Amino acid sequence: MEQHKSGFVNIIGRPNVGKSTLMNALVGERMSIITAKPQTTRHRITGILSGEDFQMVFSDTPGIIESPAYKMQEAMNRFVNSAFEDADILLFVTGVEEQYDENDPVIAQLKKLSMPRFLVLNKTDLATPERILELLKWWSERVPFDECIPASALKKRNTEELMQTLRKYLPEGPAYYPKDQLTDRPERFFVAEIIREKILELYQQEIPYSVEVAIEAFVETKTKEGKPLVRIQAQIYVARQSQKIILLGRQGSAIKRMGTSARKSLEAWLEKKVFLELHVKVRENWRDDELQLKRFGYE
Ligand SMILES: Nc1nc2c(ncn2[C@@H]2O[C@H](COP(=O)(O)OP(=O)(O)OP(=O)(O)O)[C@@H](O)[C@H]2O)c(=O)[nH]1
Ligand SMILES: [Mg+2]
Repeated sequence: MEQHKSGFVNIIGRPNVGKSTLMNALVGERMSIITAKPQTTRHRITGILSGEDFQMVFSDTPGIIESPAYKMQEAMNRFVNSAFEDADILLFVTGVEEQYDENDPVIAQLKKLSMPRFLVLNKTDLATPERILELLKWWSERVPFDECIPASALKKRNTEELMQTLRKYLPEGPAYYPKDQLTDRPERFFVAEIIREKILELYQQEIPYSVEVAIEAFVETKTKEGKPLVRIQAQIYVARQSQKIILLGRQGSAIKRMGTSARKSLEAWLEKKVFLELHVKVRENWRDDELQLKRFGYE
């Protein structure tokens, strides 16, 4: 019989290159939130794919931030650095529109690694074949990647081939998680993320980057008609009073719109009716407050 294979596949790259889209495509589930704005992902998020004779534990990570402006962003970079270290296979993702400098520190960092490393050149649906070849050449001359794979995570172009190649490189090992487990994060984490996704989508400028969402209550009950209902109470933290005013909008119109959109998304994700209650609180400069960051899970 074939040996069981397993391993940790960590996905790394700059913000907005499609790391979360790629993980979701590979795992085949809606795990990480995805938006058009950079710095959407703030934590390491595990997505587990199991088969009869293998298990891949993917880590989606925040985009690498060159000059962190807040302690929160420093913590995000620490999550990325941990992912450089504990991978069995590393997927370095770049987009076709991205330009790297010869001296970018990530190049030296990638060279130093000893585990198998893949280049995933993403968003190939947006480039000409010439541009794709040019970028593959540029990277293969600078980093000794084990594999260079052009793909489109959005269009699922070449993602199945990427999966087959990953399986070839996967070392022998046991299943690390029960085979039916999809992630190591609790349901509440994803509930908070879905609300944050709507804030990222509906608000502009600094608002998406100033909020944190904490789930205060998650209670499964029944409607009057006996249908399953989840009552969710979420606290949205902002860093300044002026942000609270923007978040609420005139007579609460903005937060109402966001709440409706979040509730619909949550209902689709949980496959249950949802009653969503949102509160906004100011936590002055929480992004630079060690204690707050610890409470919000940036450790
Ligand atoms: N055209 C195109 N767009 C893509 C592709 N993959 C992702 N995108 C889009 O790129 C944007 C960013 O995608 P994400 O998956 O959130 O990127 P990320 O690297 O996880 O971003 P951060 O979490 O901010 O670091 C979204 O608007 C995606 O729809 C692709 O293959 N082609
Ligand atoms: Mg992401």
